[in-house]
Amino acid sequence: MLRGAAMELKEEPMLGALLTAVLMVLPFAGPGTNHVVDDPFTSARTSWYRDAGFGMFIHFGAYSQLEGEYKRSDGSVCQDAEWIMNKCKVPVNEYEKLVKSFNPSQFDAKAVVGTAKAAGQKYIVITSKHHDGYAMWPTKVNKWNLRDHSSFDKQRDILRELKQEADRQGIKFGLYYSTWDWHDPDARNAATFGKYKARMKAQLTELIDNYDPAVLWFDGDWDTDNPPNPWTKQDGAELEDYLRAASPELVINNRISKRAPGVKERRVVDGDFGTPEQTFPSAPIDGQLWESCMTIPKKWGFAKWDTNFKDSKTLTRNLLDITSRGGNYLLNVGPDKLGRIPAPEAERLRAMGSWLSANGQGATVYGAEAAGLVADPAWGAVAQHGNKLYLSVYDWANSLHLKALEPFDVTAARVLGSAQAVTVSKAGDGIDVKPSGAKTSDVASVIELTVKSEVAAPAGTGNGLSVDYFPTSDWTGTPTHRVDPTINFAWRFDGSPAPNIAADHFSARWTGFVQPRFSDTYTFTTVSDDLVRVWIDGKLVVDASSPHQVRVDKGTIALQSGRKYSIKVEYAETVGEAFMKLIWSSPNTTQQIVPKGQLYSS
Ligand code: H79
Repeated sequence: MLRGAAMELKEEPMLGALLTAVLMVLPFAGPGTNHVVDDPFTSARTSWYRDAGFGMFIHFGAYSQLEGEYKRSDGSVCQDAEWIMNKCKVPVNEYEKLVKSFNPSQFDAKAVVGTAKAAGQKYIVITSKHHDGYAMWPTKVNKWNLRDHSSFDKQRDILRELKQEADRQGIKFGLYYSTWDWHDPDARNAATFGKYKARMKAQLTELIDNYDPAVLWFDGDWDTDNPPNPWTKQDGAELEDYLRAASPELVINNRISKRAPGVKERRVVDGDFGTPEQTFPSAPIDGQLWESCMTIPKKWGFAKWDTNFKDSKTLTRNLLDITSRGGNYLLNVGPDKLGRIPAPEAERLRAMGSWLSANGQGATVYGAEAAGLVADPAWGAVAQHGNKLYLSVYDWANSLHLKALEPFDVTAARVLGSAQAVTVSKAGDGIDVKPSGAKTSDVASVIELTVKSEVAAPAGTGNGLSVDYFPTSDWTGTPTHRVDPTINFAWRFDGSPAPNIAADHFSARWTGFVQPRFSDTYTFTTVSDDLVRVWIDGKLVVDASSPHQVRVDKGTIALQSGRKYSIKVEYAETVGEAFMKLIWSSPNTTQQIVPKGQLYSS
């Protein structure tokens, strides 16, 4: 939709020049460009990330030196943590003066990575630059960094130390980077924002070249005046293309984009994964991978007064709730000014790790997916891994009911770490699971069910759907015909289906057959901007026919394994950004772009 784009045009007088610059820099841009690189739900690129389940976030920066308190000249004390410069209105020169003595001499990469490993975490994401603009590596872009503005050993580079240690101990290494910047004067000034963007790009290039991160975790995507944030969705889209070209394996979060004024929700079309913060959803998320980031006490950065630590039982159950809904848990630690992870945080991480390594209970997290076969129970959480269901029981009882979303047989049942017998019987809308002995843990006891669900029909041999692309937004005019392997498009601002189709005012009609591999109730999910309608077997399954910006819609239909059903998808783009994805899922099928082999053009 144009509304947002038109407003941004007015706000951004340099947009024309910028777009020209983008077109010159990028190898592919403009009509004919699809900015999607793969399907993050299934690609080899994201495989490690989807399997990981649990990661360590590290908030460590110049603010750590203040330990959560700023003493004003009048003697009063203002408290905050990583936001202290902003919230306590610390003058820049004052903040700079305080940071001069920053000397994290006790930062021990081996200990940090060791703590993550002991916790059962599979990746680390550390703040390379938070909102205060201070770089935690020896950047050549400016002097506002840990080598050039500190009392730290000039020979040391903590990002290099951490990256090397992560490689050594076999854990993935990622970097947080705030696009919003309180320190660089050009970052708040629309007229000179281009200069800031060039510096930011140079810093990100340093980060990729020096530390080869597996994840880039952006932050600061909100619209605010304190200080102003001229970053735009176009900037985010351009940066995403640039980074993917520089490092094709990168996993990137959605905050690389920009939220419009007053918009709370983030979109599922930016980056690879969504980022609920200090919360997690009550059900799986449609349309994008996701990761909840949360703290152990209240704040992200170290604050000496911030001592109300969540207990390890709560944290472990959060992890199980999150992975049972298909998400990852990125749990934060805030090292102190010397670089040490606070003991209460390390202790809780160790407790989580002991639970995960006991009795093979890590199977509830690593490689686990949302359980499609059963509904989320009130007594705990259920994750699925191949033909195994893992029931994490919080409220142990001698009978635990599970609602079945699809018929399945249970061929074996056991309690991990216990020899007790478990009986399973059909009951009501599902099954009753009856352990015969005591719980194995106060945190969660795990019952493993081996299930026999329907055998999948052989993989299809399709080549995709026939499509007519029209140079109008109402399916009129002379179409361009071809076969698309999948419907997975981010045309964004500048792209379009073909070089001869302009970026605005086009439409598409895909036709052919779709072949399910299971006799299941399938959910078809669309991610669209603008409008879309999907018919399966003549039934209108998705009807999002009123114009809209990025939206997720879904509808269900029962299908028979191996049969081919007619499919028709109509999509239209008026003006502004354009996106269109067709996703399916079923009790036996995890959420994914409908794959090429199951689509037939005739
Ligand atoms: O790095 C951690 C936090 O410091 C950062 N994200 C995590 C990972 C974060 N900062 N703020 N928030 C999260 C919450 C957002 C606050 C905001 Fe606002 C409210 C942004 C816009 C409205 C107040 C007004 C603060 C800025 C403008």
